[in-house]
Amino acid sequence: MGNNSSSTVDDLQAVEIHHWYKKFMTECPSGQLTEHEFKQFFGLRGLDPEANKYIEQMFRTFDMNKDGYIDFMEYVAALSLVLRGKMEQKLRWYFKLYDVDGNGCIDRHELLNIIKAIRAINGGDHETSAEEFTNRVFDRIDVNGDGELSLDEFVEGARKDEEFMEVMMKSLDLSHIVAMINNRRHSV
Ligand SMILES: [Ca+2]
Ligand SMILES: [Ca+2]
Ligand SMILES: [Ca+2]
Repeated sequence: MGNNSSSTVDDLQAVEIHHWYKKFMTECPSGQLTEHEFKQFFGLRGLDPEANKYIEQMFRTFDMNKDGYIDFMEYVAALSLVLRGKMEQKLRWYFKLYDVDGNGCIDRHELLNIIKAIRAINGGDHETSAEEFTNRVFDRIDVNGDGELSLDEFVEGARKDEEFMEVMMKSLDLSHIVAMINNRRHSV
């Protein structure tokens, strides 16, 4: 329809889409993924409550029409963004993901929960506590000091602040999840 500049789905090759489609329909014959299936799909079970909340929020962000299911187009759009999206698109998407109460701003508490969840999911040792890290980043990128991050502050902050950007990229680095899906494809 000549609107390919606005559609992330077009960024994926047909053959790849076919692969994801097969994968999706195998795991989810109804074509509609529930939150429970979503966790199973990505092999996410037995997570601690913070990580769990993060995954639930991710589910809601994927579910663009908010009907409580992820359908194939939503799934492909999300994958395409994660795999191919431009930095700015990704950051906008992260912003939506992090703004848990959906008020259009990210407050300190929302950021802290995310940092905790990311650490819980990715593991590893950290020199600073999640609280210290959150405060440090927050103070740097909350440019007007109103205690909330606007979309602009968030996008600009991630661009200018290497430490924050690194966490952002890790936070939705679904590459290990994508690798997991690919591995399972061979074992099925
Ligand atoms: Ca949906
Ligand atoms: Ca918020
Ligand atoms: Ca602000």
